[in-house]
Amino acid sequence: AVGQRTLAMIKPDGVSGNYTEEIKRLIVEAGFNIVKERLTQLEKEAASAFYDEHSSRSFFPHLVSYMTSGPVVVMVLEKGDAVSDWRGLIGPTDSQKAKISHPHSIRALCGKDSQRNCVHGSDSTSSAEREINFFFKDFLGWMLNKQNAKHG
Ligand code: YYY
Ligand code: MG
Repeated sequence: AVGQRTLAMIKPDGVSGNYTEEIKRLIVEAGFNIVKERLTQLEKEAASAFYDEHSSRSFFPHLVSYMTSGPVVVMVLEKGDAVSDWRGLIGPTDSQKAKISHPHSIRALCGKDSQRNCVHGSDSTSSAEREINFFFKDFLGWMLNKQNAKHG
C-alpha cells in the first residue's frame, strides 16, 4: 500500500444535505485514494461505541442522537500523511469557527456548529486503525449477526 490510511465519515447532516459527491470530489482533488467506502446507518449502540472517548461529556447523549439520525458514508482514505492531511482538509471541530479561520475547509462548507459538523476524521494513526477496524471489520460482523438474528 502507498502511504497511510485514515477513516473519513460524512455525518448525517452531510449525507442528507446532499454533500456526498462534492466532498468526494474534494477528497480526490486533494490527492487521496478512496480505497473503501460504504453507506450505513448507526444505531445507538454503535454510535456510542464509536465515540466512547467522549461518553462522560455533557454533549454525549445529543451527539449520539445526531449520529443516529440518518445514514452516514464511511470511507478509508489513503495518501502519504493521510491522517493529518485529512484533518487539515476538514478543518476545526466548530464549523462556525471553521468558516472564519479555514474558509476552504469541508466543515466551513457544510457544517452548522460544533456538533453538526458534517464530517469526521481520525485524529491519530492509532485512532485511524481502531476506527477503520470498527467500520470495516467489527461493525460489519456485528451488523451481519444482528441481521441473522432477525431473519434466521
Ligand atoms: O475530532 P473532532 O470531531 O474534530 O472533535 P472532538 O473534540 O473529538 O469531538 C468529537 C465530536 O463530538 C465532534 O465532531 C462533535 C461532537 N462535539 C459536540 O457535539 N459538542 C462539542 N462541544 C464538541 C464536540
Ligand atoms: Mg476527535
